[in-house]
Amino acid sequence: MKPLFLALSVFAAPLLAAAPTLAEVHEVRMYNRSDRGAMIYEPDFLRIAPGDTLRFIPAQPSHNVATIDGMIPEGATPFKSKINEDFTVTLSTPGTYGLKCSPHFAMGMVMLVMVGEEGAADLPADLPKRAVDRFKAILASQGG
Ligand SMILES: [Cu+2]
Repeated sequence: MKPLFLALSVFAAPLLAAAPTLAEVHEVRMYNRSDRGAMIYEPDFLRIAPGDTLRFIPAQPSHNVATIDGMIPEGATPFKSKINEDFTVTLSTPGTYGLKCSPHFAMGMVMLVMVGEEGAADLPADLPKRAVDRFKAILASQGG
């Protein structure tokens, strides 16, 4: 029995060390239309902890998710899912992430994710007007 006990101890230690920071999975659904309008991420705003995961679910077809150039924190890795892909990504770098649906960016299909405590969001000058409008609505609804 003794060798087995030792082996369990070796593998249990890292699990215990990680326990206080249980990472969450936040689900986002992608819609052609919802009661909030056309081309929608639901929700379109999330504040999450560093190390949490986003899961993008294609509730309706023809959507993806990608980082917007100039709207991810310094040091963060850009990402882009395939159309209709059930896609997960873990965000570890704190800061504000602007995300878009590649085919519907011009129609304002965007969302904002704040990782950690930071609250600022800078909107790049070259965003489509409808993306700017939706970001402003998101920020207004968050009191920013
Ligand atoms: Cu879309």
